[in-house]
Amino acid sequence: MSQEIPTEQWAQVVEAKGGPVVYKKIPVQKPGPDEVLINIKYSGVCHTDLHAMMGDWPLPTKMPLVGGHEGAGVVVARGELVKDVEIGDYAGVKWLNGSCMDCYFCRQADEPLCPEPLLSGYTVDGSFQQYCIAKANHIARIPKECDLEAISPVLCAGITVYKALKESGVKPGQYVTIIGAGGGLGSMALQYAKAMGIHAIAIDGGEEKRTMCVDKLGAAAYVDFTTSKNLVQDVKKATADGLGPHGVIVLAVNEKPFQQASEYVRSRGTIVCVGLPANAFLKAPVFDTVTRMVTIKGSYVGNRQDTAEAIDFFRRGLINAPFKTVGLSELQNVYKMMEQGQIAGRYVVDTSR
Ligand code: 8ID
Ligand code: ZN
Ligand code: ZN
Repeated sequence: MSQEIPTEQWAQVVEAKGGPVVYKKIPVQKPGPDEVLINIKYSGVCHTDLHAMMGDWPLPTKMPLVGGHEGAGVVVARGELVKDVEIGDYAGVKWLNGSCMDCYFCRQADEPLCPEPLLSGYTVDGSFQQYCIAKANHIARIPKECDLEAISPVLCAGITVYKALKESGVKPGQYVTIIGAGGGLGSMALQYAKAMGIHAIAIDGGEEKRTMCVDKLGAAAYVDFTTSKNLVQDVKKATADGLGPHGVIVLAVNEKPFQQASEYVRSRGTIVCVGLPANAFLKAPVFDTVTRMVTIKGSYVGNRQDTAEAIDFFRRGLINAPFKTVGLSELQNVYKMMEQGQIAGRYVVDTSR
């Protein structure tokens, strides 16, 4: 069932909590009966990959670990139970590598909530290697006309922000504030919001991100959290009637903006928490939350249908988020820049170098 597949491959391996990643050769795995083997061409680098290496979350990773969950490539082998994926198909490895498909949540297509998930680049090896395994029923189906390099960040960042925008309930013509708009998820969020007819107010730091958000990605306004004297007022003023945004998507990787969002969200508005800073807590005034009828909720990646829809927005040419490509061997440098908040948009790694 397979074409020429090497027995060894290049990979970036986390060998101990805290890193760094080690660029080395490791064996290529064989897919199980319900799995496919994907020759990863490109993989986006998500902040989650850095959290995984640093051990930021109250959920242990496998160790040693190959990170990565925005892997786009070509199917090169499939297990004997896999009937609807062909060798040569384009496919993506996303965060949810597999789920039980039979629990209360999986039965109603809420599979990210499955209590026994397989998580790419966390509990199973992910896409920072040349050949990656995934459960066939969870791979992202990528149409042949899509560019694998440009679509790779859609496989986590795109799906996640598209889902979060839906969860916010914000309608076309209304306002959403994107906190962390200059980052990987944020730049995608601005493009999805625009495609969905929603006005986006971008919050992030620095002039490079301002230019990117407003000139390239169509944000209606940009508020610089590093220089704004009154961020709450600035965000409210950016809405036509001054009442604040109908929704807020929090993508930032620190705690403060999670608290601040409840100060400027419109009454009856919704705050959707997506960013996952280490050891962070939500805090909002009970009085305001009650009397202004504010909703605060979480949103976690997307299901198979969200994946298909997010990819279709890309296929139609509606999603053009900026990315820079470097060799897989450069991954540790990408983490360094990410840690310092220096990345505007997404970095993608090319697994051939
Ligand atoms: O399903 C999910 N919930 C999910 C899926 C994927 C990723 C959650 N995440 C999480 C990641 O684990 C991470 O915690 O979302 C967060 C953002 O991921 P990312 O977009 O990949 O990170 P980034 O590219 O580093 O962007 C973060 C941006 O936040 C800005 C930074 O300047 C950067 O551009 N930022 C920060 I840090 N503090 C800010 C603040 N106070 C801020 N922007 C505005 N205000
Ligand atoms: Zn991710
Ligand atoms: Zn399940």
